[in-house]
Amino acid sequence: MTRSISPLLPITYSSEVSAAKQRGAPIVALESTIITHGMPYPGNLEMARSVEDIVRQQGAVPATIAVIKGVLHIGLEPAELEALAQMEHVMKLSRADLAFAIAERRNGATTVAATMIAAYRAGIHVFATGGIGGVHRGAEESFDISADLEELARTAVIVVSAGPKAILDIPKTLEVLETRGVPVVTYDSEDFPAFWSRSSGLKSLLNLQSPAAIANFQKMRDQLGIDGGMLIANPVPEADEIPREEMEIYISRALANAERDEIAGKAVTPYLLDNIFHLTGGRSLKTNIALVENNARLAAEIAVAMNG
Ligand code: PSU
Ligand code: MN
Repeated sequence: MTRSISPLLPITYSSEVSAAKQRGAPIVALESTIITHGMPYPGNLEMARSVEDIVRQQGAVPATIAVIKGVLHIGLEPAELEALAQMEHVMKLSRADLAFAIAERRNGATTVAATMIAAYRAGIHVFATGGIGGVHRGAEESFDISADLEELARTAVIVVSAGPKAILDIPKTLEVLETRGVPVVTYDSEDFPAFWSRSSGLKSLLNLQSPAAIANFQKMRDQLGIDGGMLIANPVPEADEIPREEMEIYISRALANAERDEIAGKAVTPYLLDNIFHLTGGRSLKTNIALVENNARLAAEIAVAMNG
């Protein structure tokens, strides 16, 4: 099958996504920064493949999003996914530089913010990730607040996560989301989750028990003319979690290492995730993979419910 590339915006759809669009099948967007900057090879490739399969098992079609040689890909063919997982010098793209990578024909992985923009442009309204970026600890000094938060406020995509990454300042992250009018819905738990852990120590703000209820909530926002996305916080399965007290030890060490190594800007999150991977002897990666899989399942169920 030949793939057509628009002359205005270089965008291309995988054969699977393009067929799904034609028959109106539910589609789930998946990000690629988690593949290139969030996990080491080959665990990253295994995760990316298994997450795609989970989406298919639920009756939806996966669309992993990335920029390859300046072309915005909505869905990757198996060989493209494999190549991306091993690629070096891939840009980490957000709202500020997604178009830059396309204009300059670079390779780039999309963060939550950039994946939301691309998904919306492609008519996809549900997206599964691991954890969103947010307000970093010490942001009052560094001003480091992820563009993911602003994107959630602007772009109407449901983002399924396991909560904000626990390396962040979670209360401040929730404050910013509230100010910007982003609903934060916990799926089926009174406790607000913190990525590797089922509880952040905070109570959930809004709580819904089914994919259909989540789909219906977003429809009501749309009916009211409220734009922007919503954040679903789906707690990691109990069997895979690392409890909060234990995680905090690794997180404080990783944060101290980041300060010692003078890590700043876009490098902060990948550095911390990698550091925590080593500090936990690889256990954090197993949990990270399990929570993304769990999110992919819920996102697919929501996408199916939105179609019905
Ligand atoms: N979820 C994961 N691992 C990751 C990410 C999410 O399990 O690496 C990525 C997402 O792409 C998210 C980014 O947008 O981390 C946040 O980066 P920053 O804090 O620099 O905005
Ligand atoms: Mn940042």
